[in-house]
Amino acid sequence: PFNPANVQGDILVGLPKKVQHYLFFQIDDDVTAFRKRLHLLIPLITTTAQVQDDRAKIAANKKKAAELGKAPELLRLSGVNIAFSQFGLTKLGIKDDMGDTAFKSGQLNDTPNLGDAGTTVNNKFVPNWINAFKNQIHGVVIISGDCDLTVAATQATVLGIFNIGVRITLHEVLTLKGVVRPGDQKGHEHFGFLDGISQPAVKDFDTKPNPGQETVRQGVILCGREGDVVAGSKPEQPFVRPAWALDGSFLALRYLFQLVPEFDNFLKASADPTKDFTSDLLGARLVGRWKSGAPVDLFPLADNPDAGKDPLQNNNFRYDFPDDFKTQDRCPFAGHTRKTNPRNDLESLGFSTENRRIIRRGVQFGPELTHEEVSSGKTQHGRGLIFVAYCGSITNGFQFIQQSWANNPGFPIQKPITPGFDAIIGQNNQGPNGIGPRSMSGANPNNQNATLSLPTEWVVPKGGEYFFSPSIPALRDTFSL
Ligand code: N7H
Repeated sequence: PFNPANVQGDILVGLPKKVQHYLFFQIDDDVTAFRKRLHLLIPLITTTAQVQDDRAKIAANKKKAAELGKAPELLRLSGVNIAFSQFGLTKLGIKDDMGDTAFKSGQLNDTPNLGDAGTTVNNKFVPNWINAFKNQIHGVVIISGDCDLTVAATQATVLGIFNIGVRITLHEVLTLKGVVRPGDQKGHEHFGFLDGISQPAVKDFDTKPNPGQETVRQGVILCGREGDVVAGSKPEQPFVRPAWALDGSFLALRYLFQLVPEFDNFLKASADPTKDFTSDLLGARLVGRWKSGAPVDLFPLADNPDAGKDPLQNNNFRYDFPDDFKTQDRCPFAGHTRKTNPRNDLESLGFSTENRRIIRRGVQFGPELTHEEVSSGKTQHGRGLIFVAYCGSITNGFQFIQQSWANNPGFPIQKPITPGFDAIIGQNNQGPNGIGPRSMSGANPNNQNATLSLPTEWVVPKGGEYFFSPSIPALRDTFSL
């Protein structure tokens, strides 16, 4: 039977966070010592059941504060999760084949498929990543909390467990520090759009889906559960994952920089407010939602901030309005949400999108825009999204969405229209230095056949890796000693 206490807390519910660190590490050569220390970490790992408790505490605290008309009490809540790459499994001596080609090759080797820019050196493609991610990373510890101090304290505890005394069992490669944006931008990514709205509901776990929220079988997110489809596995000879993979999930992490003033200026330069085609409308059509979160499929002409934040309304659409089905009147085919979850564009043709669904976590990083950046229109400080997606298969889920949908100008098939690249994350690596032109159709509602040239880069990948987030029993019985 399924027990949420066996599943790490970031997967199905999400660790509550204002600040979140991703500590990338290598395991010391004394693997036995590492595995013993890992055993001591297990009581600190936040399970799904604990996250549910923590979230209930946060909600009760908020409610009480509202009743008393006071600021909420400070709740020092912190979470810890851990995941391993293929390099990490190999280092630990875990030889089982996980049945996922993307995971097995690692993300660095997968960059030609993902379309990241880079150069070929000695016949080997090298993406424009920071050096830390060009080394072998064995795993990542995710540490979340209500503020900087809590997270720093928990990180010190985690490092203490692995490295106290004379023995170093874990080498820190890099810690990425994410922070939720301040004030009314909380929950919004750096381009300004509310994020984290549309997630699949997981069967027999998310038992009260919101209107429009699709329920997927557990195996779409958790290995070994109903609906876990191993890509490339033949029905007559089905691939069997190792038994310890049960209730674990693959984690695709991407270190994505965003060029915010450049994005804003592009919207201004490409809009035509005299014809009701404002830069806000163009931005909304590129994303598929207004900054408030309101979907353009429901609100094609003007934002509706109340609907944007209302879970009963903000996901209740399928790109299938009878009057505009198969048109871009409401949402361009290349709009980011339509590309990455095409809903009825595929389902009306009899294609299920179930095994393409992912659960998105992750967090923003970097400061707010400075006045100088706004006035110069040029990014001077690194900021963006530490993108994290959980899925039962990287090959079916994250990799497929990026490679076969976002980067594929022909998707979704809407002859004679060529939709173009996903306006936000679509990548073209066919050009000098691995960067080719990008364009899309349907951006301008008044002239939908016009092709809009997009800047080659406004979301810039600088690193990442594929990991596996094991269940608590697997951490106890297979990973640790
Ligand atoms: Fe995306 N953005 O701000 O423009 N994304 N995304 N994403 N994304 C979504 O519906 C964004 C990225 C998906 O079910 C929203 O929750 C940015 C990658 C999927 O309707 C916004 C970056 C991949 C969905 C953004 C980025 C995806 C989704 C609307 C990079 C996968 C759900 C909020 C910096 C390969 C679609 C919401 C659905 C939604 C933005 C990256 C996938 C605002 C800025 C790399 C599946």
